[in-house]
Amino acid sequence: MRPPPLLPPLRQPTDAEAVRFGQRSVTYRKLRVVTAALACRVSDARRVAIWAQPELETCVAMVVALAAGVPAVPVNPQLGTRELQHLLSDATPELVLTAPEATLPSALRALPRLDVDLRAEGGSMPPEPDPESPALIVYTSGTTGPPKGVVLPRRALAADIDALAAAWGWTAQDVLVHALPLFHVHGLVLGVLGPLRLGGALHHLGSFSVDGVARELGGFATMLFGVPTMYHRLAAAAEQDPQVAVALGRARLLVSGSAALSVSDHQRIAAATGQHVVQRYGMTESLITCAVRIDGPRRPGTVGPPLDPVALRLVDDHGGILETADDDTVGEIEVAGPTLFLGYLNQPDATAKAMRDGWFRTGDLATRGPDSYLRLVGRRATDLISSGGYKIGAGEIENALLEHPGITEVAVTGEPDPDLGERVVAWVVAANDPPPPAEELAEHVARLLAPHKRPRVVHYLPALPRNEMGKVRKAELRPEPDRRLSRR
Ligand code: MCA
Ligand code: AMP
Repeated sequence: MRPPPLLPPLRQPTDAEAVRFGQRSVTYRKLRVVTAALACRVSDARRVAIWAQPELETCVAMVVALAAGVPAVPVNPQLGTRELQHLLSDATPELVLTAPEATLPSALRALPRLDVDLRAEGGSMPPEPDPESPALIVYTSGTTGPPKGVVLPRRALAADIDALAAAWGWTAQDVLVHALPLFHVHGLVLGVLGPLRLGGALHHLGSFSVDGVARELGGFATMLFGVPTMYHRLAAAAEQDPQVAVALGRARLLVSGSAALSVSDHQRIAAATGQHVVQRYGMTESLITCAVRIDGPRRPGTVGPPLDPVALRLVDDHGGILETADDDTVGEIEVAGPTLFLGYLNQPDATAKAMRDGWFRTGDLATRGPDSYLRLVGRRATDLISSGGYKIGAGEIENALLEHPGITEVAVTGEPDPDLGERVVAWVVAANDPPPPAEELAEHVARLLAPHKRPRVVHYLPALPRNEMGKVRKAELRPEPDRRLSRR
């Protein structure tokens, strides 16, 4: 029996619009023609990298790799040299797919390159790959060390999109607008593969702007996906500008995820537009596991009940299962079901550590209400900083800072930021007096890692507070006005 297609609309394509970036777009028929022409040129590769600039060719490249059954590794074009080296040596892609005019960094220029030419023709669609085979390898930050490659099978993508479609009444009639990056699950799986599996359209803004969102929602777009930083900016704009408020009010659904949407921003948007933003919760490893339903109560601060195919439990510190549904008892979320990943690439020990009896341990702490709605209250690991919807591992930045000759000791923490949720803060012990300026340290990190990982605030200390084991007591690293030497 032939496996069911991951992207059914490509099997029987129509002239309906599939993806649009500004003035450029492809229909399903065009997407199929280009995919059929290029799939045979990637099918011999073991894995391919995709230069994930926010543009049409990136979406087409994803579809080509998926059709060929070759696992695709989306590459954030902002990666620093250290991160890019790590990704390439860990994932070992044999080919890079890119828009024709893109200039690639030297590490990627060493690979054979396939330009995604939207005029390509000829060839036929390959047979549908096994649903259990790996589709994507998405890099995600942990608390220590370099990012890990999360291997996602086709079955997980299909199950998750179908579950969200059922939760939100998401159909081929919907036009989704977003401005999310194409190298994370949010923008790529939900934001690109979602519309393409369901036969609807995606209008990608290229980069986020309030005006772009308002223009699209005032036009054909029916749904918006965004991170809380975007909704924070939309809330402020809707309060100031009636046109923005009206456009947001027209949407069928506004969805927020990747970090907690504050109760205040939820309420501000509701007051200005009449729309209550729907939250959903998930992780790269599990995809989206909880969502407020289209017809369910939209209580601020809650992420809804588990999606239909997802099994979810809360466990206490000893692994005991909590049966409580009192909206008060806090437990760690563990999930199981068809939306789970296959494992971390090349890291069987990390994979085993993340699982308990077939359940994935999320590290997220939540309460559960009588209606099964979850309320996220924090994370087990304080070393994961949530900035603008990106997860940033403190250990990664500490390692990068320790490579600076002017630093002998360092600890990295997050502190509240009204726009980003949290911002990166570095606490350093300098090797010399005067210490290296904060700008220099920020630039050093931005060179080795992606620029958004650079510290926004640097505090200089004579020594770090440590326990008897020598471990830094991060809880004691709290800003005092006179200690704050720098902010950027
Ligand atoms: C940009 N900058 C940031 C961030 N974003 N700094 C800290 N944290 C950030 N998140 C810096 C840039 O390096 C740049 O620095 C300056 O801000 C302006 O850049 P620009 O791109 O114009 O920034 P922006 O428009 O203000 O970006 C904010 C943003 C963006 C649009 C909210 O961060 C974003 O797209 N976030 C989405 C993240 C996401 O998709 N997460 C999903 C992963 P300079 O130029 O000065 O060097 S989580 C996931 O997939 C799970 C499954 C889930 O639940 O969804
Ligand atoms: P990532 O590690 O990049 O896959 O991001 C997943 C993490 O984002 C989760 O472990 C949560 O901590 C966080 N997250 C995702 N959605 C939400 C949400 N709606 N509310 C709060 N946190 C969220």
